[in-house]
Amino acid sequence: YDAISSVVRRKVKVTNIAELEKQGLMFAIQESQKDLPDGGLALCEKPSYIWHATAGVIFAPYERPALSKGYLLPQGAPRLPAFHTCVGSSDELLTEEWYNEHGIVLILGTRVVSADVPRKTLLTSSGETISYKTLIVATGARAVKLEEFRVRGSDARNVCYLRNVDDADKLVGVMGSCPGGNAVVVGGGYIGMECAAALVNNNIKVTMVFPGKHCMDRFFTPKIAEFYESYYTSKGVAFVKEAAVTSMQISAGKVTGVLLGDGRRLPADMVVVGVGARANTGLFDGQLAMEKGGIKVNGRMQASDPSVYAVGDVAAFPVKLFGGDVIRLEHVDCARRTARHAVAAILDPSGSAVGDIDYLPFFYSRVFSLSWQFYGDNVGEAVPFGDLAPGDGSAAPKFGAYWVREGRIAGAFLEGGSPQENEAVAAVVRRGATVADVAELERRGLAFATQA
Ligand code: NAD
Ligand code: ISD
Repeated sequence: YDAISSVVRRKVKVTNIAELEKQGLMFAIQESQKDLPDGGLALCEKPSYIWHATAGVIFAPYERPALSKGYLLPQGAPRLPAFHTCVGSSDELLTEEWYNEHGIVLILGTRVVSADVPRKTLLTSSGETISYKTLIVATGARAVKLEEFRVRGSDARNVCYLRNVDDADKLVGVMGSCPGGNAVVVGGGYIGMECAAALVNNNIKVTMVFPGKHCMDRFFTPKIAEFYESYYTSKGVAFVKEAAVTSMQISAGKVTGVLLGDGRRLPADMVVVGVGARANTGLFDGQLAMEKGGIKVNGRMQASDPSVYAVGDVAAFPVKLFGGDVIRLEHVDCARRTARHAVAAILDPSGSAVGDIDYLPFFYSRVFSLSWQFYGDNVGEAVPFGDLAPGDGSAAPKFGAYWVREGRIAGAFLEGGSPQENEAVAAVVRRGATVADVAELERRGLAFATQA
């Protein structure tokens, strides 16, 4: 056991899977006797194949964005502890030691199986009852499974979701098992787009399938989507749009083909599924008010029972900028800021210093050498700016769009912005800059924000 845990912790590189299989346990025993640098920090230069052995390794909380980006790089991919919680907000990295040093009891590998809100108690899977005065719920969201669309196959060895480190390790392992092979990516949202780019970077041929007219249909305009689809196509990605997956062909525990509603069959050495997420509210159903699929909270992130606060993906909270409309946002920036706000509010029970959260919704993504940011809401008229032609890849693209509602900027998207440009775009959304003439806005484009 020690030898196995040692090679897993150190993510020992595997160059030949057949050799690994032949050596079996001896591989771990021999490797564990080598004087290698301490584990955890070791970087995988190539996809590692020991993912299945990592399942069940329990980590302190970590941030998720790396999992669909850097974690999947063929070389120099970051591994924990590099992206434990708070690293992304340039704060202290919250490793297990950090909790110890700060007097926080961190109970890992334990599931809360029920909550009794009136009694202020939680029951854990180990049978322990934990009492609280104040509870912060940060249970996040879970991936929607294929089975919810009556498609079987989630358990196949080469079908991957992406929500946690185990999922990412499985994905890395499966990619390593089929170099040059065919991947079908189901879904054209964040996971679909980021994983498709990672698959291409790992030398795997990609076909993306989704029901929408274009990728990222939650907020890309058709023109913006066209740019990214052309870019992906130039990297060899094929798009099958307005299509439904109806079943998977499975042989010996692995998917070999994906069948579509129109009778087409897509050959598959692996499948990545990213068809959305659902907030994990189950512990509190019937005990707390719910809205937008999450726990409804006020501007202090306080639920209908005042001893409970909710933050991150699971929280539905009022956004001042949207006139107090309650929304639920699945994004790391929102998770960080709502968590901070809840803690500040808890530490200020009178509410004299901490008022209601004033959040500017923000999303970003990075794929290939592209990088976009979005602020606010995609409501009203979309006004594009910049050069949306895909180009030959020699110059970094820079383009975007404003959304104008009732004569004011309600949202903005920018691809390829510098930190200053992104800040300027965020600022015009934040203050709801007045737009007197939409044609003039289109003509000025980015300068409308940067020279405001
Ligand atoms: P998503 O909502 O972004 O995209 C879902 C996609 O699946 C859409 O394209 C939708 O049309 C498609 N879809 C729905 N049903 C389908 C079906 N039956 N067959 C094929 N396609 C179907 O969700 P996601 O991409 O799964 O991401 C999950 C979560 O992870 C979200 O909360 C997301 O915000 C988060 N995430 C965010 C980032 C980021 O912010 N950069 C990156 C990765 C993940
Ligand atoms: O930015 C992101 C990202 O890449 C995710 O996976 O936000 C999400 C999560 O961290 C929150 O759902």
